[in-house]
Amino acid sequence: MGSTEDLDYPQIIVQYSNGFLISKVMFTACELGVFDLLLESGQPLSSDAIAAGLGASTMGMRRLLDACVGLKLLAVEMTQEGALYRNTEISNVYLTKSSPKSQYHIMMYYSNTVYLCWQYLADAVREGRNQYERAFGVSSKDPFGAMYRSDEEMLKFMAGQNSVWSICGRDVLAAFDLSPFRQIYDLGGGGGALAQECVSLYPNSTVTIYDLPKVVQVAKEQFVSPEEHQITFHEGDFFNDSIPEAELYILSKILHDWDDDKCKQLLAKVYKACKPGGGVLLVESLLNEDKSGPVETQLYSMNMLVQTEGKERTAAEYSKLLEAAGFGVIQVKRTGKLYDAVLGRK
Ligand code: ASE
Repeated sequence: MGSTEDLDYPQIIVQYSNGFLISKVMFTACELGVFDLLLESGQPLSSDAIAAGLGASTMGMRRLLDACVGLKLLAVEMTQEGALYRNTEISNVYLTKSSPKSQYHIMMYYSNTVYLCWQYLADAVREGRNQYERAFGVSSKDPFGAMYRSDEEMLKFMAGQNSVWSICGRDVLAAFDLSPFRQIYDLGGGGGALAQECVSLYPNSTVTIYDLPKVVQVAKEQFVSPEEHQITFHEGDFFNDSIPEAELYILSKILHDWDDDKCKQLLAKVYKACKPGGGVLLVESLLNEDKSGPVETQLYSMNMLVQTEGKERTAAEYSKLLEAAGFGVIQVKRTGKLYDAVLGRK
């Protein structure tokens, strides 16, 4: 594509302008249960049948389904009885609630929480802080107090974060051979999906999920079965309470929630608790050193601005934070997916 063509018809401007329309069509089809109904039915369905099955208007549903066809999230075939819709393979795997790789919960979190914060992106950029006060009328001083402002919100966040590990968990945990580490703490481990991936990949390890008491309670009730003997829990606030001794600490999407001072404070505590020869595994989405990309990570960093006190960082920035806390021999592995791994050793 030549630059004159770009100026004659600004393809990327049109595409970017319509980006949020695309997100909302996908989120809405998920929310209404379109993909679940088509999976359950086991055969292509008419728009009227889908509308009736989901208690939606025939006119609105027809338009939603056609937009999903345009986005390749559904396929349509014309028959004598009219148009019949079915899921594409990617929708069956990622957009249905029951699939092991379902991204349904993260999409509901994006659509119903993240989306509302992004309404105030300009304010966030002007003020340099998160927008919980404007978006939800709750104090933005304690970001996790705001994010967990109700049990329902906390559950949606935990379910959403869990769904990411079904597509990226293996890669970040296999980036380094973690088999020498038997005693692992997952600090801020939430719903436990990464801990589950970890014990499945490293059957000789035990993982303790360290999180706030109310998070641990919900993780036990809703996400981690008591039959998972390799997974245990520790209730606490890792900034204010003590961190027990272990061989490896996983901090997965934790440092990106906090400014450099808070990160250094936490890492220094982790270093103190860590056994000699042990380590810390950071799981984060890494920016290029010149911050020129990847674009997903740049966008996530904007999201950290509207939702937290943190930002996405480069490998060198994480290395500096680790070194400041005392960790040495720092290794970085990019996975080529959304999340990468950085290992520091004590
Ligand atoms: C956090 C992770 C997330 C805190 C708030 C968050 C995510 C969304 N909101 O630690 C997942 C990553 N996705 C984005 C858009 O940032």
